[in-house]
Amino acid sequence: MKMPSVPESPADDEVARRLRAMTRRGFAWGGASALAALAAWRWVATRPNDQGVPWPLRRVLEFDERVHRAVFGPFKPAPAFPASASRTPRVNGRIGIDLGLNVDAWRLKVAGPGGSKSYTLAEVKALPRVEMTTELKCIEGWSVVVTWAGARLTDLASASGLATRSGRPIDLRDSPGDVMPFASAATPNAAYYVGLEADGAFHPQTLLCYEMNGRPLEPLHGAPLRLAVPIKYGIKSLKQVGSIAFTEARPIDYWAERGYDWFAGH
Ligand SMILES: Nc1nc2c(c(=O)[nH]1)N[C@H]1C(S)=C(S)[C@@H](COP(=O)(O)O)O[C@H]1N2
Ligand SMILES: [Mo]
Repeated sequence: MKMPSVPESPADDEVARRLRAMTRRGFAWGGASALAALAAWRWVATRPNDQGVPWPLRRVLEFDERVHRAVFGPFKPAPAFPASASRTPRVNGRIGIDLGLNVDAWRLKVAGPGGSKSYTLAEVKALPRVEMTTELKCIEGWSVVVTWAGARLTDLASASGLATRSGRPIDLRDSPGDVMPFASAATPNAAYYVGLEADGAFHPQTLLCYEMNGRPLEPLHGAPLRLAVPIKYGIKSLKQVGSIAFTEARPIDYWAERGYDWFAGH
């Protein structure tokens, strides 16, 4: 007995035809927009030059530069990410972290040429709150995007009056000579410590954080307060900060003593 042959389904034919038509239309649209982009680019590229750049581009660059300078001044920013990209980083490095720390009795000790002061967590939280979503990059080769909330170290330093020779707020652009050239931070037991140059310490993205990804900092991530220094490798983002000092001499640094680059920028 002969099996009836299965006829080619007209439905399949129809699908194939429509797909071909869609692809043709896709190419037509792609081609049209490519031509439009090319025409736009030709127009931009043939405008008279302003300092070596066609003027429309120069305007865009100037606008970017103005926005950039308003926020970052002379500083180079670390890239920012959408908050939705945030993940919880692994706990990495527990040197100096004391899980028995009495958080209520904890104070942040700040010292500089003019003396010393101590701050409660509430006082740190009273400083302008800054949120940022940046990358925590470990020298071990991994990185994770984290949303941090905290106070800028530069705001605390300026409020303390201890980071400048004059006692005035930090102004790295107009009075760099007044600013103490270095900052050091350490855990309360001083077992882990980092050093930062003024440009790193007083960078607008260098935060004293009390929140990670919208929640209070966990003890192993550095509660009650930790540094986040996104322009540097993670080794500088000291967890459980207990003291900060503004110094003339380059401070000691835990990982620099063990062979890593003191600046640890990336
Ligand atoms: N007190 C303290 N802070 C520390 C460390 C540490 O060992 N002790 N390790 C650093 C390193 S190498 C990295 S990559 C980050 C990791 O932060 P996380 O544990 O929140 O992911 O913390 C930094 N801060
Ligand atoms: Mo790290």
